[in-house]
Amino acid sequence: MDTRTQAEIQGDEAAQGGYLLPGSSELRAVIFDVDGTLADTERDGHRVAFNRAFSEFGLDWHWSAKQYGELLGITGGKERIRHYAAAHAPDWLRAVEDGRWVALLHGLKCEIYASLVLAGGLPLRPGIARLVHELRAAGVRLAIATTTTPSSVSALIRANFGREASSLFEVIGAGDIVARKKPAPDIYRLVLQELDLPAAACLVLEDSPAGLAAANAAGLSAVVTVSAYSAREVFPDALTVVSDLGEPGIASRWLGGLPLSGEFVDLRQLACWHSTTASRPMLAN
Ligand code: XBP
Ligand code: MG
Repeated sequence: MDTRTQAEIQGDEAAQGGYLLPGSSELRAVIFDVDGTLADTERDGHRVAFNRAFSEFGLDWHWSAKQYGELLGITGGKERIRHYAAAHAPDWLRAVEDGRWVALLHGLKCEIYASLVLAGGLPLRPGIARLVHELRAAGVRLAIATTTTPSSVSALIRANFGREASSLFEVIGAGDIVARKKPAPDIYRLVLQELDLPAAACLVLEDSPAGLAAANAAGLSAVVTVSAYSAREVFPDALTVVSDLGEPGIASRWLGGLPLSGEFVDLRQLACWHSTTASRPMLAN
């Protein structure tokens, strides 16, 4: 019989650099998406920053909250601008075809976004800080895989985690570092390579259909916490789908997939979901 206390068991697991639920495969790392997962950044963060940048560039473009939801199907800010301009301002796009203006416009958008974030306007979603600290304490490695520009990711984690931000996430895969953005698997493959771990040792937290498709196509299983823009989507390929991670006293809502056993998502719950993936067929790798 194991006579160790719960704290001792967790301490031993931390020393091994992962979390092993008795009788299951080890959860070595959790890979977080950013927008919609760490924080609900799109409507009141990125969208606002795009609109201000358009205005500063003298463009009469304005993305409403509803229209922005549709534009989120195009991942990546520069790609989104191009996509919109191709349909609504083809003359402008032709005139700036060398791409420099799109990059300048997007660069301004990123500066505005960072200032919004650093002013404290975009807090972490429920349970994120709690889970990040629990994973760290247990020795589970943390990484980020996002479509978003690196400076915007840094601003968001700095604003919300303070000084420890730079040491929390071991690998940050972001933006143009890969040729193809989500739903392509490239960013997840790169993060796995940098972690030097097989997909089976990791779990992803995502919020969007494109993000889930990217993770699955890299051979990773994902838990979906739906965001403001993805609340009406269905995620048949997710391991499980919940409203958010929840907090003690503020229950997470189970929306589909593997059942949620407590009122919030913690390491033990993640490890339990992860333990089922060994027998679960994955999509293409
Ligand atoms: C979401 C995105 C990003 C952001 C805008 O990324 O598609 O493009 O909307 O950021 P994820 P940029 O969910 O993968 O975190 O303007 O920096 O691209
Ligand atoms: Mg996202």
